[in-house]
Amino acid sequence: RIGWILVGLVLVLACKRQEKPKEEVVKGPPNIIFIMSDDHAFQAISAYGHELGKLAPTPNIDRIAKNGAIFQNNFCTNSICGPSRAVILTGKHSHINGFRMNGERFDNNQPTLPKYLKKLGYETAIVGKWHLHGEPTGFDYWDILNDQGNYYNPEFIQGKDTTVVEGYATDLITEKSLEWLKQRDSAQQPFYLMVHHKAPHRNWMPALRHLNVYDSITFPLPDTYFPEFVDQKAAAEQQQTIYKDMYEGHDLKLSKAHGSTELAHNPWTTDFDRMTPAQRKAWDEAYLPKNNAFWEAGLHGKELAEWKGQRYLHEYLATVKAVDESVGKILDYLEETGLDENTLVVYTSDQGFYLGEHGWFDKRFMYEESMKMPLLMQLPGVIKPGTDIDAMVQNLDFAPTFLDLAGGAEYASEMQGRSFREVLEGSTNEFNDAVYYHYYDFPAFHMVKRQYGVRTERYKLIHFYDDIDEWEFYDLEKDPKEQHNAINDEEYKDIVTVMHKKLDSLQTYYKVTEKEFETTPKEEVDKTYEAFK
Ligand code: SGN
Ligand code: CA
Repeated sequence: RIGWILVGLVLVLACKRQEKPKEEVVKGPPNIIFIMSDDHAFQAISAYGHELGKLAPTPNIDRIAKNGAIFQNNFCTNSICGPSRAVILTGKHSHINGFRMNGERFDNNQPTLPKYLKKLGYETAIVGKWHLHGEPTGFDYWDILNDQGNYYNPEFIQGKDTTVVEGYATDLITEKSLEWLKQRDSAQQPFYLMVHHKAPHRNWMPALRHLNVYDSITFPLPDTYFPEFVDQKAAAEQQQTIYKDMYEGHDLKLSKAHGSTELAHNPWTTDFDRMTPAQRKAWDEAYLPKNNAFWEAGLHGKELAEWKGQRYLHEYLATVKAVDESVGKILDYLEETGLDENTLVVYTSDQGFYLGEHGWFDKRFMYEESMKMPLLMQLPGVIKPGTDIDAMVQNLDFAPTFLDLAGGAEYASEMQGRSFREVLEGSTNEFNDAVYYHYYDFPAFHMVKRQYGVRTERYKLIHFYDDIDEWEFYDLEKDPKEQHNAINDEEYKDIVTVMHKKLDSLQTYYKVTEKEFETTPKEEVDKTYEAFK
């Protein structure tokens, strides 16, 4: 009898488990969740195998790689925020979509990915950073951060209302995204949701629960942390060197003096002033002992420069931790509801970032760490778990690929990118043999010069122009850290000629006109250098 009772109990429990409300899986076009963080370097994602990622792991982002694919060679066309977002929305290079630099205004009337997806019957939404100025179009629902957004108690804009919401940006964006997902009916329409984080963008303020998370770890600084910049004029003249250009208070969270909780140089007080007294108290309690230890150490010169790099990595990686938790919450929700079975989940960042390579933070350069964007995707039935992709793809190709998977490949005909669906499905590893890059935002913050170039699997050719006229060439196989400009090396003479031809043909193919090579009057360049000193 007891045996039968037990069997009965097991059956009842099993039925209960099955009763859990799984959403009906919509056969047909997949849902798409596009998760994009801001300035997240591939080096800081453990699935990429870099030392930093291993010490500060991202188990949830890595889940996407396990369930699906990781891209080793995904590149942006123009490594800066607004422009990358405009490329993703339009599938067109910056000079065609019109948004070449951060300060410009996005033409909201042009066709975009969400507008096409709506035509295909999708419900579309965006939550988080927008940064294209003006209101988003093509979205049934939007709730965006005001401009760059703030880590603590940020302002969100919804329709005509701007509201300060108490909390931590990464958590708020996650909650708002989940709320939107929960209130909709997936049996009716597929969805396209863009979840756009502020983190880990400057000024790298971790969540209160993560203020001490990596305190016991010493992170490795790259061996290029103190570079010489031989024949690298543009690199020598930038203003994004950790130990020269970071602000002690705003960026490094350092105090004015031993025993003080007042911040050292902090030109934009709004990031800290907006914290509630309770948040600020928790913050100060976490930083006081660390900052006191700094003052007690009395560091100078190289040691001080290394301390700054170390503090930077701690802050940066701690903000990544909350992003990883956010990805975990979204994946959990999809799995609990069964939506994961027909949802393409994408994780990427608007561009790459320097974590001390060349001595730098920020991005903009065509050198690997900023040009390379992390990219991970899962879609059961289409992408085989554990797929490792070497093919060179770009943010330019995202929209055509999503449209292809959504059954609307024809809408991508006007776009400059191409669908890499076959690469995802594993039927080929051939895609682009060369990719084009063009950065324009000069003279501007960080003083990274205008540049364009071409990258193939092995080589890179860059032209820095505007107030200089310098060519650089790298053999990425022999010089992956791009330390030796080999433009005049005899052994590469022929390959440099081939690269010039590739560059010319890409510029013709993408319809780059003379207008794109305009230069800035010298006085304006000089004035900007002075202003940012
Ligand atoms: C801010 C940052 C810069 C950064 C730009 C662009 N300074 O101005 O360091 O390069 O954004 O970043 S901050 O201390 O004020 O945050 S982007 O990702 O939006 O292009
Ligand atoms: Ca960015």
